[in-house]
Amino acid sequence: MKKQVSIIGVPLDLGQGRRGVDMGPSAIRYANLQERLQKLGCQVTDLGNVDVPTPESQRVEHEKLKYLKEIVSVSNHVAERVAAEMQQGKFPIILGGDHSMAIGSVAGVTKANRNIGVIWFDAHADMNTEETTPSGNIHGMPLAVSLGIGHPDLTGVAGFQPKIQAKNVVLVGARSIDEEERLIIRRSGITVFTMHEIDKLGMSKVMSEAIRIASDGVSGVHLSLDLDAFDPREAPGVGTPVLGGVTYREGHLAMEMLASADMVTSVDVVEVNPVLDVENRTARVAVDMIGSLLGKTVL
Ligand code: 4U7
Ligand code: MN
Ligand code: MN
Ligand code: MN
Repeated sequence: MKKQVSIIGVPLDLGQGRRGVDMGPSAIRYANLQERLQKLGCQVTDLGNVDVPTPESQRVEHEKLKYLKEIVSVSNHVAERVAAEMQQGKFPIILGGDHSMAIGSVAGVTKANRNIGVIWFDAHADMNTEETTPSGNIHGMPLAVSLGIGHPDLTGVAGFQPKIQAKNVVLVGARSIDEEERLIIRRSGITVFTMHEIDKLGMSKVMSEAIRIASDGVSGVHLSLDLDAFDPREAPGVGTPVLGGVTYREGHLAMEMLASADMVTSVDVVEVNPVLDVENRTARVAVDMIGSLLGKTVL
């Protein structure tokens, strides 16, 4: 069945320190996301952007949880919007903004549908807490928060926790994990396929395992796609690039495998920063990946 897709923009940049990621939704729209999906036969509705405060109008009150209050408030709004679309049987595509936005999107997806697996495509683990964060940036925390680990104002978004279960959470593409973050990952019980496993086993094997684990006993899978999972040569427009990432071809294969498994029910596209990009390349990679995820084939 062709999907009914709802696009929701979240121009949030309070979860990290670099200006420009708030323009991610525009850059991805400019790369023709809607047309691409329509050509695939999807029925697409663009719901515009969620309102987000600008950093210049706010004060940092907490050095280890920067813009906590504002991010909690945006997350609650995002959760409501996403849950409403899910409840109507829509496939939400949530465009960031920085990855702190996923606190709200994962909350919304699971509010509508409590039993969901997660595939987290990222160079980083996003498993920090107030105690372990080297930066105080909340975009380094959303996976922990979704698992119920972290500040209660964050884990309590949408009024329930945890949102997701470690046994159905798979991180793919990791290559930059902080010293103390490692301990949280080990304790949490999530599955991690680092770049080492991708090099050694190949993306095909990694993804078939990831799909099996994320979709075991759930009613859907949420894909959280951080563009910094990709190699910065192919996706330079991100705030925290790390060398040695997933190639375009590997990413493409991963999306095609997800499409044929037909388990993904929602997706985040985050961390696209057009100010740091080259000719909107990163947004175009994002749109290509979403196209493959939603069924684009060569022939
Ligand atoms: B992203 C970092 F210290 N781990 O917590 C942190 F290296 O959403 C980076 O994956 C987090 O882009 C990156 O600040 C968050 C840092
Ligand atoms: Mn991330
Ligand atoms: Mn990242
Ligand atoms: Mn980043």
